[in-house]
Amino acid sequence: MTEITAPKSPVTAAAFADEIREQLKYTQNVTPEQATVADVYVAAAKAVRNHLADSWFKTQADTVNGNTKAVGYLSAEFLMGKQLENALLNAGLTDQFDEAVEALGFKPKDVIDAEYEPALGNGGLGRLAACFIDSLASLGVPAFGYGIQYRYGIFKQTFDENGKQVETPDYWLNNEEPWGHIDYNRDQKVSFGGEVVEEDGKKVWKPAWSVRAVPVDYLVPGYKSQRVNTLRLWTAKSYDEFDLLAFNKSEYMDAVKPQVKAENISKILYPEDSTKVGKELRLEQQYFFVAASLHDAIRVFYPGQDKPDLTTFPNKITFQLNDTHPVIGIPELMRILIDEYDYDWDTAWGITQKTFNYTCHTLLPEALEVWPASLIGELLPRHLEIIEKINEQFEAELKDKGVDEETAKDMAIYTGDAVRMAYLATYGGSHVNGVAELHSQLLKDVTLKNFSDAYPDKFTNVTNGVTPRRFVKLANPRLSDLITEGLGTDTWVADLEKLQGLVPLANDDEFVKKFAAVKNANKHDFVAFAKQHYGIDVNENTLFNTMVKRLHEYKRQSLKILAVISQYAAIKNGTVSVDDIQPRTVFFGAKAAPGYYLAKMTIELINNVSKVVNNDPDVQGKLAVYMLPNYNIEMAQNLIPATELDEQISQAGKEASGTGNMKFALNGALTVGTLDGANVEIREKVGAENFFLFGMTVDEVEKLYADGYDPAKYYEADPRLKQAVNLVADGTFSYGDRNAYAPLVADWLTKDWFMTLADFSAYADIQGEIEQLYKDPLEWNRKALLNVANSGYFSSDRSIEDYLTRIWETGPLA
Ligand code: BZD
Repeated sequence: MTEITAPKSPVTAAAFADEIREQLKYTQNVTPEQATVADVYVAAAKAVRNHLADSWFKTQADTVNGNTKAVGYLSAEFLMGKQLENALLNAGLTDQFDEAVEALGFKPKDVIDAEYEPALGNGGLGRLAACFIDSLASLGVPAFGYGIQYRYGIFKQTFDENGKQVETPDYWLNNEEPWGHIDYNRDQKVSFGGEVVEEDGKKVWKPAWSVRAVPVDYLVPGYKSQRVNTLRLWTAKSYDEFDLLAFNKSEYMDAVKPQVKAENISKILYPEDSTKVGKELRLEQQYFFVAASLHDAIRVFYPGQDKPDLTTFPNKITFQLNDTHPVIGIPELMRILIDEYDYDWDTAWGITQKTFNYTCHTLLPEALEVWPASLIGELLPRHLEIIEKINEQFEAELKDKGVDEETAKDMAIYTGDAVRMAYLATYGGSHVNGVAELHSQLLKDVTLKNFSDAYPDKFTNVTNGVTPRRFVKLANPRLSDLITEGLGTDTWVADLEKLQGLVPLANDDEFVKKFAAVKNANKHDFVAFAKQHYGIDVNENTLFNTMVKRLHEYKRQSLKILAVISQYAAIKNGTVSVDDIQPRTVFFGAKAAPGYYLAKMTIELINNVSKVVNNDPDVQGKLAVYMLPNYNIEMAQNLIPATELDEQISQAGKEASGTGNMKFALNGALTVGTLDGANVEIREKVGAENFFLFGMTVDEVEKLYADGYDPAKYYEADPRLKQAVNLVADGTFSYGDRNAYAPLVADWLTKDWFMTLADFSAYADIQGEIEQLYKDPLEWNRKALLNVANSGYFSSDRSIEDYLTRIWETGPLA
């Protein structure tokens, strides 16, 4: 056996420059003189990757040979962001890179920026997966991220001249992508369709077609841990590239049909939405990556064994189901065990239930996936049979537990017409968790109440977190340096609770002033970033107020824009005196699902409010509003450190957790927010006096629904709200066209499901408090610093520690 060598020792800058030159010469095939910044980026990326190779091999070997159970994180999305800077940091090569690149005649930042951001996720769920694999590697826990290498990530967003969202495909693989290694020799066959027949008393699935799942491996280096885990993203290839017979008959299009059909599976990331189209393809995607991943894990942990003892499988690896998207893995593992390895049902079920756990990320019933049974039957006939049998067993179990028939019916995994994936996941795995305290409580009390009654021990909470490497250390170098200065050490980067040590410094005015200077410098930088990327002139002597997240009615961007309009009207009418106005710049960033009508209309409204307000000389220097296009990780890394006031204003009981809220608090923004998701815990940690709380609680919301909610009443009761809604209705933001926002206005006044109007007055009132505090920079910054100091809990390292003890029952490699 070849010896696994220890990780390479750190190189000097000169040696690293030579490694980059070598890559330029032998893989980019250019001389240093010919090299463009894009060449240097690719060369540097490959040089870093080479540095990680030995640690990667060693981690793999230890993962397979060691006694520590690994984690398989099954996720349809990994929203990684740019890789180079993070890889350099974690590999301890940042300084060498900076020097080496300078020596080659380039600016380090230009080389970092040259990377095209992969956007293989929709939002919070995908970004969480990326934070988690960073933390797993940093903690030294053996882990595999398993997902799909989509050819097209989430759409690129621009706005047309009317302010409407325009979606264009994000072909992120247009240029060389140096991080992923395509491994044709470790492919898996994934089959679909056909029928199930009986042969010798055994069920045999005879699929109709198959695709080739080829892994693309990404290295996931831990921060200073010497561990490098694997993110394995599957790409779909055809077994029959090309039908020569058809081609020879000049049926050129037909000749490539099989290839197109197969490759379609990993072609596009679904923009989160509720439309029916493409359901079939989505299920194909889910099964595709899950089936390939499960077989891959068996290959990895039982190398070369025809008859492995798979009763040990749950001791080798535990699979976390990131929402319902990979839940088809439960019947797939049953099928593998029974059909491919001849285990009996009960043994297979024991293994399966021990292997999986499920994380739920929502409270919206419509977001819990339900598949038509007919679709599963067509695409995965054997799986439908297994699901039916699981359901029968489940029903019997409920009966034994004394669950009444009516309740049992409500809990059915298989209804005859449909398969409820969240229920299958809850029954088929060992643990179910929500992503913040409040969310987990609501899962138990409402969404999955019957399940929690029947299986109380399954339910637990793991509050989300974010990686401090990307979202503090890299995104906010000035703050990082100040933290290190304040604490006298930089160990906080791997142990974020250490930020607590900053608490006493909130009483040190000199330190608070330094903290304020960091924020101002970040604002200054963002002004330049905004000019360069969006061509806008931002006034840095204003309060930077940000709301960035997916556009959804429950998140209530409407509430924010109505408050902005109301403020605009107040300045115009002279209802507020000029001296009292705190100049403010409001930044929005949000993508709307392409089929989500009201969300898209809200974007259009924000854009047009922006046009009117920003061009009105009466409010110049006092109020500006921007809808920044294509919110992504790069924007987040630049905007969050510059933000002073963050908006987390969802209707209570709707945002599962939120993770933007954590990033903002860690970067010294104050939050204005409702008691929703992780806001509750953030407020507890940072102190109620350092958080702007407003709005109804979950109980108040429920009561108002029950009493009958009439939004028009609130419209009539608050003149500020009435005026804001009227301005939207009367064409002020649509060149006089009163129809432009009619559907939005009608929804607000007659339906308003997320009670934007009911919370408006409280929200408008708290603005006074915010502005009052902002007038006292020292006090504002003291509170902001206390937000940083007390947010260490929201590190994804802590989340992973919680998963390790509460769910996975494993830990770091020795
Ligand atoms: O997950 C989000 C929740 O809305 C947030 O509250 C939470 O903080 C994060 C992480 O737990 N959910 C999503 O991001 N969901 C999706 O992106 C999604 C994608 C495809 C289909 C359905 C939902």
